[in-house]
Amino acid sequence: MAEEYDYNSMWEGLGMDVQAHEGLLAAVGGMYQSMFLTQQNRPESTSYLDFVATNLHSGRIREMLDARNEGTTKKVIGTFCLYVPEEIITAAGAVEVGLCAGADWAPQEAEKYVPRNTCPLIKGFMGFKLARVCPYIESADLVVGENTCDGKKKAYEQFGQLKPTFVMDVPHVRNEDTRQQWRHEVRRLAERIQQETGQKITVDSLRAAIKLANNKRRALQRLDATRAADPVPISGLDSLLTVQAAFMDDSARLTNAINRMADECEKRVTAGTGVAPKGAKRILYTGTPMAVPNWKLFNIIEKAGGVVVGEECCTGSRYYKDLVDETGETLDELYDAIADRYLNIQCAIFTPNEGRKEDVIRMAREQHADGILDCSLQFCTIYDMESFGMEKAAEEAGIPYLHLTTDYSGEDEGQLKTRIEAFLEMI
Ligand code: BJ8
Repeated sequence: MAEEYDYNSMWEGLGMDVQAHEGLLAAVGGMYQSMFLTQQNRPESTSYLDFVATNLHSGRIREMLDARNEGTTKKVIGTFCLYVPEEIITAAGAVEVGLCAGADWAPQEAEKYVPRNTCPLIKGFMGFKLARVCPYIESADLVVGENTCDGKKKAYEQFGQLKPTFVMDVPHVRNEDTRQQWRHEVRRLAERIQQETGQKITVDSLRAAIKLANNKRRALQRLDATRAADPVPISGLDSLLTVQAAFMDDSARLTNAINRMADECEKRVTAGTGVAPKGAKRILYTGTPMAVPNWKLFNIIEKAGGVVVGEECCTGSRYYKDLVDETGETLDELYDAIADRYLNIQCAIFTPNEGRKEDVIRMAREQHADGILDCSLQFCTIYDMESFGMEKAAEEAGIPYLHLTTDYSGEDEGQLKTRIEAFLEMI
């Protein structure tokens, strides 16, 4: 990446507040340094993650803008949720970027649009937009929201005043009627995206987009499988960042990099090389998603001597565990295959949502977890509610369980540390 490139002008051109953005970059850079670069025995191939972290707001944005200027990529489409099928966006020649915010920013500004007791993820993306510090939000030509939790659903009404926003209607129960409704909704998205990009989705472009996304998922599955070993070849922090990167980096580059990480981790497993000592307490994470730079919890667990061996969440296994069937021969068959795969995501907006509990227990066993840590972001009622059933499922499976609630501030770090250390000691 050419050092001389004038990124300030690029950010200014996007309408960003360059000075405030500098403050954000400094804060995130400091966190990266103290959380990631202090880890011992990282696989060498995680240098890709350092590359991503360095280029996140600079080189990657430049690359997307250059592609748009050259006409090779027409539009940038921002999303907030795993239910929005990336295949549709890619097939219409656009780039999909994840816009969820993992840090508090301009909360006073955000509170002019959403109540104070709103979950930090929602407040974060409102704050990032209002303070003009996120180049992904500013580069997006269109934002796709979704009617999932109440907070997001209502926040998009406000967000839509600030950016062109299209909202998908996600069902909250699974039955034949809602399956048909969701299949229709996927086609409605396809219509809107084609209108935005001016590019028709064809059987070939959609199949190619499905294969591209599936290859990324296969690479992530390979990497994930290596984490069942003791010692664990790669940390939870690096694994989390790998999935977070998937929401922002170019799919083909990311897939190659993850496959290189999986190659190295497979060799490390054979050689018995770990990022944490053999016998380190193994934690399966479940709960609300963690957007960049929300690394707080994993950092506390791993600095306390534990190691995260899996994530049942949208920035974890839900992102990659299921593939889309690639065999469809018509657009309709491919759209249906996409819709059916996405409807199977086990988010707490669904009722009942037994599949999530089954996934958590299965993953805890497969990854040989010593304990389950279930964490909800503050004011996230649906994940908090599900914690009761999750605790019971863990108890029945004989797996130690801890539920925590946190936010994006550093204020509860001491308290979290105490509870996590006690949990690690107990299991
Ligand atoms: S599919 S988990 S990405 S909705 S934490 S904003 S639920 S109050 S993020 Fe999610 Fe899609 Fe579900 Fe995944 Fe609301 Fe809860 Fe906040 Fe949340």
